[in-house]
This record gives sequence, structure tokens and C-alpha cells, in this order.
Amino acid sequence: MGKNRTLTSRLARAVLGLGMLPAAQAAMAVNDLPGGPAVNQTNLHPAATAIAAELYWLHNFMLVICTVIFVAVFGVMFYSILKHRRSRGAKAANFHESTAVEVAWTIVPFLIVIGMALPATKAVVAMKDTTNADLTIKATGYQWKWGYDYLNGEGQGINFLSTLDVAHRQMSDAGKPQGDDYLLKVDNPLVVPVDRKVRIVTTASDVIHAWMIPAFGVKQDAIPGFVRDTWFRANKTGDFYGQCAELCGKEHAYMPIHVKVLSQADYSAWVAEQHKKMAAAADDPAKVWTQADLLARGEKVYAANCAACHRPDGKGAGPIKALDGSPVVNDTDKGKQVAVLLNGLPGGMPSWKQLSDTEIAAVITYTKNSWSNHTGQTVQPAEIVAARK
Ligand code: HEC
Ligand SMILES: [Cu+2]
Repeated sequence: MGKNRTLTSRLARAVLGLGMLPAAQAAMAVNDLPGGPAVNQTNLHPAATAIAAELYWLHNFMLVICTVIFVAVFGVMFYSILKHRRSRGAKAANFHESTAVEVAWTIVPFLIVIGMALPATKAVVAMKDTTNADLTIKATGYQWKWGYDYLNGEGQGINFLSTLDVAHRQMSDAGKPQGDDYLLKVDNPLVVPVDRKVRIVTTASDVIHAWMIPAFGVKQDAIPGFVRDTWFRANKTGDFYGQCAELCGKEHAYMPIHVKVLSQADYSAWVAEQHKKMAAAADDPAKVWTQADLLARGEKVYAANCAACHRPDGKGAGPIKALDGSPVVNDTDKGKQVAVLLNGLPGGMPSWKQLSDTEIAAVITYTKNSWSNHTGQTVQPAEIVAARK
């Protein structure tokens, strides 16, 4: 046995020209990557969805049928060839127009095909049923990265690009692969909740790519100008990996897919964090806004924070001073109103310094250009930043 092994492995190495293999292997210990490829993996990935489990079962089922047919057909063939060879004086039997044989070789394959097609069709139909999804995410293939847009469900509005980790690209350039997730690590993984039906809508912006996660039993082409879809419902939390599965150019190997499956609570927390980040990014205080954009934003800020006291028409009531026609609001010195908003007033006007710079700039611009106020002035977030100091 031992001798056999060394012989075959030497043979394999000779055939593959990999005389250096043992040394290279010793240099970098690689382990299985949960949710990704395993060392010396020969079978399908362990399933993380019901569909993948079904595909795994179908694969084994077909393999068994094909093996049985293979053994039976070749068994009979070789037995006949050997047993009834001419040197032994065998005489060929004549089956010409044997109804029994013709019926048998029509019915038996028919039954086998039906027996394989029925469960396979059931699985394919289930794979194509993308209705009633809890979450819809658009995956866009780019040369060479993925873009994700959360279109529907919890997390709607989130979008980001998912690109191969730079360190991995450098390892590849240097020819020094390292780590179990080599060429599978991205900056922003796709995050989804466990036990929810996630519909992935695929498309591409340049050439054909394909979105594939083996553990989910999902592989769908992403075609420019077309929209395709697929779905999965992960039944366990964890990290799952795949790659672009359509040769899409010279960096095809560098656009991996990493899906992070979180518990519902963790997912909600992630969504809240993303929304906060997006709001902060949108409120970049260095951004210079057009007056129209400030007015539109300011109208919302006013309705949410000021209208309760100052009334939607800006007329105020009693001790709450009118903003419509207010000397402070209409003053050519914008700093006066900025100071009121940041510090409040003793007569019951609260300080609004908890609002973002953009929100304060927008609501001031709005009050300065609404109702009978026509100052034409705009206040940019940068002016609020300066006033806060
Ligand atoms: C809780 C009620 C309340 C809310 C909410 C409120 N204000 Fe006031 N605001 C007042 C009162 C009361 C005064 C008068 C205070 C004084 O004169 O001492 C005032 C005064 C002002 C003044 C000065 C007006 C002048 O002519 O002197 C401005 C400007 C102003 N508010 C803007 C805003 C804006 C913008 C918001 C929304 C971000 C807002 N206020 C929200 C109660 C409120
Ligand atoms: Cu691709």
C-alpha cells in the first residue's frame, strides 16, 4: 500500500511537473475555509441552503444511477465479448425485429429519464421561484468588482462596491499566496440576514459576469442590458464565498464574492450603522450645495424641527416669534441667525446644535428664502462648521 502510494504520487508529480510541490506545501499551511473551498476538496461545498442540499442530493442520486447503468452495460458487454468470442466457436444470435427487446429498450430508458427528470425539474422550478422575497439586492458585475444595491426590504437604499482586498492582489502579483481566504477577501462583503429569502437581481455594466455562491446552490449570469434573478435562503450564519463564474477579462480571477450571513438582530444593527454612515457621508460638511438643494433639504428640516413652534407658515404665535418678516432672519449678516440656531434664545428658543452642519445650513437658507423673506442668501455647511468653533 505504502509503496503504491509513493509510486502514484511520484507519477502524479512527474505528470504535472510539480517536483517542487512538497517544499511549497510545507512553506504555507493552508486550511479549509468554512463557507469556501476546502483543502483537496473533491465534492460539492457543504450546503447552506435547502436548494443547495437538494442539488447535492440530486448530484449523488444521478451519480448512483449513472454508475449502475455504467456497470450493467459494460458488464454485459465485456461478459458477452469474452464469453461468446469467435475463437470459442460462438455463433451470433439473431435479434432482428424482436418486439420484446425493442419495447424493453424503449421503456427502460424512458423510465430512467422520467425518474431523473422529475426531481430535477422540481429543483429547477424551485430555484427559479424568486417571488415573495424578504430582501431584494441588485448585484452588478463590473470589470472587476461587484456592486450591491439593496433595492427592497430591510436595508433598502444601502449600496456599495465590493472589491478584492489589495493585499491579496499584491500577494498574487508577488506569486506568494497566503491565508485560507486567498483571493476571496473583499473590502465590503454582501451582508444578509439568516433564514430570509434574499432575491439577487443580476446585471452587468460592461461584459458578462456571473454571480455564484456554491454553498447556496446559486449561479446566475450577470448580463449587460439584461436583468436576471436568483434567490437563496441561508439556513445558518457565517461567511460564504464564491467567485465570478463567467470569464470576463484579464482580472476575472480577482472579483470574488463574500456573503456574510448574520442573525436578524445583527443584521438590523448593521443596517442601522450603514444608514448612519450614509447620512454622514451625504452630510459631508465640506460639500458645497446649490441653493435649490439647500431649500429642498431645509424644508424637510423645518417641517421636522421648527414648524411645531413657528408654524408651517412661519408666522409663529404669542411668545414664539414669527420667522416670516423676522429682522434676524432677514439680516444681511447671516451670522446672526446662525448664532440663534446654535445657542438658542432665552425666551424659549432651544439650541439646535445637535443637528448636523448641513441641516442647520439648509434650514437657515430655507427660512431666509420662504414666505415673504427673499434675502437670496445661502448658508453653506462650512459656515456652520466655522461658527461652531
Ligand atoms: C420649542 C419651540 C421652538 C422651536 C421648536 C423652534 N423655535 Fe425658534 N424660537 C422659539 C421662541 C420662543 C423664540 C423667541 C425667543 C426669544 O425671542 O427669546 C424663537 C426665536 C427664533 C428665531 C429668532 C427670531 C427673531 O426674530 O428674533 C429664529 C431665527 C428661530 N427661532 C428659528 C428657529 C428654527 C430655524 C427652528 C427649527 C430648527 C426653530 N426656531 C425651532 C421657539 C421655538
Ligand atoms: Cu466577472
